[in-house]
Order: sequence, then structure tokens, then C-alpha cells
Amino acid sequence: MRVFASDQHRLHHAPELHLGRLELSTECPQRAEQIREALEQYGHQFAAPDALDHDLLGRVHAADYLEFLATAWTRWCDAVSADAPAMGIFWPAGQRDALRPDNIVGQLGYYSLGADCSIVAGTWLAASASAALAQSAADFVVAEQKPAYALCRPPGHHASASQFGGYCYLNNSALAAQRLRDSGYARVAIIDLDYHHGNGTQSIFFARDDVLCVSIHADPRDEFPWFWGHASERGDGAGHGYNLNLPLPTGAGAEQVQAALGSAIGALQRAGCEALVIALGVDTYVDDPLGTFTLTTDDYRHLATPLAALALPTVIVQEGGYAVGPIGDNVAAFLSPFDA
Ligand code: SP5
Ligand code: ZN
Repeated sequence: MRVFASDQHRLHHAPELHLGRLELSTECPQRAEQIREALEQYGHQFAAPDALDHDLLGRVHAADYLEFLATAWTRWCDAVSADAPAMGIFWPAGQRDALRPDNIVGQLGYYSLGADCSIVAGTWLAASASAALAQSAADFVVAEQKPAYALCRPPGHHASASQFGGYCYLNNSALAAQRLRDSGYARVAIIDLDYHHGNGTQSIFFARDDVLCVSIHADPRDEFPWFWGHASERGDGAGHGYNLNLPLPTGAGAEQVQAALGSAIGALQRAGCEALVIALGVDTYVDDPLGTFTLTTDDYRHLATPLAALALPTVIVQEGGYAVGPIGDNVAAFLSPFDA
């Protein structure tokens, strides 16, 4: 399998507010290093990304949000301190049409989902490089008609058009799907297998019928992102019917995930999707420190088998997964049916 990877992710490791304490995030550089080492050992072919296409970024994210992300760290250093991460502390909460404040402290709340991640000196460079990997993997799939894997870090599926959160800044999976659309595939599916609901991806495509979004995840009544991911969220206007949430109870095992994946594939086929993005989180692993699902390494191979059998142009984008030791074996197991 062609793997797109970059060292730029090392520039980003940001603190998160966890149960009342500021800690260095679980979303750490070793995650990507472990995946890279494992995939090298399994003989996958690595490639560097092309330059990020800023037109593509602007088709998924709001221009004012991109400007904010690119300049937030410098503005925070000027206004506050270079010794503390830039993070939100106030949110507009119930104020639906809140005006954007001018001050960086207010804007951090305006442009974020919560305080489980923050912005540090290298965040924008790392997030842009991560996005470039997704774009490059999509371009490879279009050109070569073979699957590709983007070793994205930071992840992306919690980032909406104009908010970061959930360790995500730019929505890599959405960028890959938009790239496939712009390359001529009339309808693209995103199947999100991360333990957490892909709220950002859902929101980006919620009113559109050209990108089907399906997410299999822990029920938001019990898990982050708390307010999105219910089965009742089906899409708006033209997009109605093109968003499908398949929440599972905490503690769910491979059989439940596999059954939900069967429903996801059915939806993809009914919608006539011509290309596929898989948002691959392996935080569904039995020993994941954030998740409660019980998947084993072998289960990832079984999960990927029916997806590979679709034989669609497929981009696999790395999302979460926090059991650092086995993360590479889990990703490699998922990729293996695509090379068969
Ligand atoms: C991409 C992805 O999987 N994002 C998940 C974001 C979840 N953040 C909220 C849960 C925070 C749990 N923090 C645990 C810190 C332990 N050191
Ligand atoms: Zn996750």
C-alpha cells in the first residue's frame, strides 16, 4: 500500500484540559512514529506529500477560520505568553449567532469546540502537513486507481468548517473526500470507524447529498463529542438521508461493530457512491486508554475485508487511536486486506 507520511507532525504536541487538570495530550507524536515503524517493517511504500492546495482548504474550511489558525499562536504570544498553550476558556454556549470577538482570548472560544486541545507553536505547520497527506493520498488514488493510506497527525474528524477540537484542527478526511469530488467522482462516501463520532465531518457535509457520511462510534450520551452522533441526525435539506450515525453502547465488541459496518456498506451501495474515504480510528482497540470497545488486532483485518472487497477508489485516513504500543500493528492489520 502507498503510505503518505511526514515528519512535520513532531512540531505539535499540545496540552489538553482533562478532568480539571492541564496535561500533555494523549494525542502524542509517538502515535505516528509507531505507525510509521510498523508499516516500514511490513514493507509498505512511503511517499512524501505534495504542497497543500489552499483552494482545497477553502472548499472545506471557512477563510476566517484558516486565517485564525495560521496566526493564533503568534497573536497569543503577543497578547498573553509563549509559555502557555493557546486555548479557549469562554464559549458562546447558547448564543447561536454570536458575533466574533476581536481579542484572541475570545476568538479561541469562538473557534473551538472545547478545551481538550490547544494551539502551540507548531500546530499550524503540523496540521497543514497532515492535511497535505490526505490531499496527496486522494490524488494518488485518482491517478493510480489503487488505495492509499494517509498517516495523518494531528487527526481531523472533529474539526468542522470553522472550529477545532477533539485533537483536530483541519478535517483531513473531509479534505480527501472533497478532493475526490473535485476529481470527478459524483458521490463519495466517508465511513468513519473512530471510537468517537465524526462531528466535524458530519457538520461539513450535513446539507450536501454528494458526500455520504456514515459514522460508527460510541453513543454520545456516554462519550465525547457529547452533543452530536445520535441516530436522529440524518442531514439537512438536500443532504437529508446522506448522514448516517450508527452509535453503539460503551463496551461494544467486534460483532457489533461488524454488524454496523454492514449497515454502513448497505447505505454506501444504495447511495451509489463511486469512491470511499475511510476515517480510520483505532481507538476502538480493547486496550485503548480513551475507548471502551473491545476490538483485537485481528478484528481490524476482518473489518477491512468487506471494505476492500468493494474495490472502490479508497483513501484511508488516520484519525484516533491511543494505545501507542500496538497502534502500528492495528493499522497494519486494517491495511492488509487492501493489499491482497
Ligand atoms: C481524534 C480523536 O479520537 N479525538 C478524541 C478526542 C477526545 N477528547 C476528549 C476526551 C479526553 C480524554 N482525555 C484523556 C487524557 C488522559 N491523559
Ligand atoms: Zn477517537
